[in-house]
Amino acid sequence: MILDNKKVLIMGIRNKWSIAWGAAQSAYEHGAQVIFTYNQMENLEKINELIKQIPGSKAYPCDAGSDESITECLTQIKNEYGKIDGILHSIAHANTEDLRNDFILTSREGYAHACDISSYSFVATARIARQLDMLNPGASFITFTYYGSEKVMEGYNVMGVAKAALETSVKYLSKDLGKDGYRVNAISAGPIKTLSAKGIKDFSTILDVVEKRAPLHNNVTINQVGDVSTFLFSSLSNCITGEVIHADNGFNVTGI
Ligand code: IMJ
Repeated sequence: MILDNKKVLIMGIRNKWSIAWGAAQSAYEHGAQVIFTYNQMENLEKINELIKQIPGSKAYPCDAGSDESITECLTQIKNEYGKIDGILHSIAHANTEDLRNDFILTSREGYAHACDISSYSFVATARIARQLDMLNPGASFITFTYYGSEKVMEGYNVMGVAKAALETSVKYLSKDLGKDGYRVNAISAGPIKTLSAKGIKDFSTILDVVEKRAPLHNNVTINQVGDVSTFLFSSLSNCITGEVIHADNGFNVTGI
């Protein structure tokens, strides 16, 4: 199988609807050993119950807003598992008011917070993992982005800015980490009903529009998106780095 003998770290699991969960299931099905991180504010018991479905997996708390926490978490993982083959970052956060109000009202603090958790945490993770020398040759870094970085999507607001910074970080990181033979890519997933989409105004309308207008006339699932991350973890994508792959049933290419 394409991920046989690979260990992958999946950062940002919350529940069974998480894109991180789809990625973990796909990685496991293709032969990988899976390790998770979760936000310490989340319910560990529930996460531990869920990840029982992936034998041999374990979840570590990690606060993406703190270099110390990322260092502590990655150090622990290195000590327990040795070197790993890939890291998938599935972490984002903006203040709710910044997703509800007009973008122009975003506070300095809210702007910094969204960029800190949703973009900078990926840079910090890559740097700390490299510094800890915990990556096998050819290791693959993956993060998730969204079309709201490219076009104005109602309510996405400061998250669009944070995702634009994340996508550009992928390009710059690919240059730096390419020296070590590591790859860095992003997956721009179509809209999915996860906990992060809960309470977002007119979310079902967005799903309906995608179904009507995307070339493949459907919405994407966490398992389909997870299969793309499996491809990016695998050596099948050895020559792909610095890329943003759209996993959106083609929605992004449509005009009127
Ligand atoms: C989020 C907001 C507005 C429109 C949106 C989304 N659309 C989609 C999302 C159209 C698909 C989901 N998405 C791609 C995200 O990146 C979500 C990020 C997010 C969601 C929340 C909700 C709860 C909260 N903070 C958040 N921070 C980031 O308090």
